[in-house]
Amino acid sequence: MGKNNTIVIVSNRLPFILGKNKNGKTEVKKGAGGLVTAMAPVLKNRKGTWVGWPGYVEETDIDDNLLAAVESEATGYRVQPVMLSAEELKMYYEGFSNSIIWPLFHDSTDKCVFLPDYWQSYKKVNRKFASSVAQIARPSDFLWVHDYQLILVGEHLRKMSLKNRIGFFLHIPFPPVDTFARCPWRKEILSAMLEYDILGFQTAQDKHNFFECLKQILHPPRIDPKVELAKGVSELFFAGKRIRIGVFPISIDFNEFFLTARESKTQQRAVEMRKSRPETMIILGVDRLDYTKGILEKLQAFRLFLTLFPTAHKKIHFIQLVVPSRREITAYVELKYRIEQLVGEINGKFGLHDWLPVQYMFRSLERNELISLYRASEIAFVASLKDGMNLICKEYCACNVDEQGVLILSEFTGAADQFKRDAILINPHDIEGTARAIYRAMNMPVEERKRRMHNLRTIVASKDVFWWVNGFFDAASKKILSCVEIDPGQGKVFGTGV
Ligand code: ADQ
Repeated sequence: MGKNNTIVIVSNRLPFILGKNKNGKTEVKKGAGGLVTAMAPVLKNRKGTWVGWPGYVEETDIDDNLLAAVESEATGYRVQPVMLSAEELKMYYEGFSNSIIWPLFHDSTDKCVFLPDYWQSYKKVNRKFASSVAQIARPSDFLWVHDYQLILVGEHLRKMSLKNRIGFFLHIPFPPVDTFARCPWRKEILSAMLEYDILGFQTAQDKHNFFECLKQILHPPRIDPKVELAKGVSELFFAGKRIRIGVFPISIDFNEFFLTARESKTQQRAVEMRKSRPETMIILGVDRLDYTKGILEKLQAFRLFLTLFPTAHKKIHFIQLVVPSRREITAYVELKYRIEQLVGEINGKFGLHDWLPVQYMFRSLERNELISLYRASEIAFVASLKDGMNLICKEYCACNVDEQGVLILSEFTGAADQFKRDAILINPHDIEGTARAIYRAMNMPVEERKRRMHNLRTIVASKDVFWWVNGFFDAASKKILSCVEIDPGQGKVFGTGV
């Protein structure tokens, strides 16, 4: 991909949310995630387009002129909305995406509901996204499709005869073959992934799992991976086509977080947050409501920590922020209930008139408020049971301007690959080990904290979200070096089905 190619980004959601406020007036809110931050300048410079769902269903009556207004307001790049009906959202998004792929790819197969109707809807909606892309794509455009909701878009685009270079990035983990093989549509999904020119994963393990699935499920006559073209980027030759497969750990806009955290008003707000408890350490958890984030395991570990270490009572305060998410799905409603029950139980058992062990908040915070909270906290606590990357730990490090914070991090996050030397790594299933990790974090000498946090921040600063975007684009455009045949191995081979 040359410097002059225009980019088309395709994601489930557009980088802003359109909806009606309480008075029935249409409102536009800008998205603030890392992907938006990273892509906005690229799209603007190259006059690109973002294709996605605008956040409301077809049945909602929204002013037609609004999208035009959004385009001019936003951004300097174009947006192409893909409208979805309430039924499509239910079947494709809540159904196939979040009741099949999300649990399957996060090691939670017990939560998978393999309904064939979900699959039909997923195919149909992916085709709809592809048609929308086909309407606007010019032959020299580089098309970049994002995440698990849209795996089949590339294949549909090929069926529509688009010859563009097309890339795909998977933000969530790719599961091991024994897990992936349970999916009734495993062959279709893998074959569709091979229609892309470049595939990006968060970690080397995800890439390895993908290769194992190719070998054992598609059992191609020959796969020829790969001399590495660049670090972590390989090339395979499959069915007459060359496909690049790389590892690109996503990150955040370090400077944006760092500079906001350093502002005096952020510091003041952080001081205010600590006012009522100057002598008490804050251990902070920030997670979307999701069973993969290990929120219950964190609470269980904190409960055991309070039992094992009574001397720590009144000296530590656990703030757990939970951002509402996917509340239409039963597993999420149940999880919320169990979290609230456990918080109540811990506070009931250990709380004192002047000390609340756990403070739980179920809402989304304004970004500046979140950054102040990161600054105010001595320890960040990430206990995901499985997480593609986890941006919270990177945001915490970026905001830790005095470099005295401690990061407790689950081994099962993508981020653990980058942070394993300087975070306190935990197995969140090991409740006692995690309880002891909290004690260790609390009592870590200042010099050690500083050294570790400095190293963590150096990684986040040098490998930020712009480094991530550039790495993906470079890999998409580098010249082919060579292809080497490898032994496909002796692993188990799953049946071909009918
Ligand atoms: P998520 O599962 O959504 O993303 P994560 O990486 O933790 O998970 O990112 C969450 C984002 O939401 C952060 O940018 C954070 O600032 C924001 N957020 C969280 N809590 C908030 C709160 N209370 N108020 C306001 N904002 C809050 C998926 C994958 C991850 C992967 C990302 C990016 O599941 O593994 O890291 O994509 O690829």
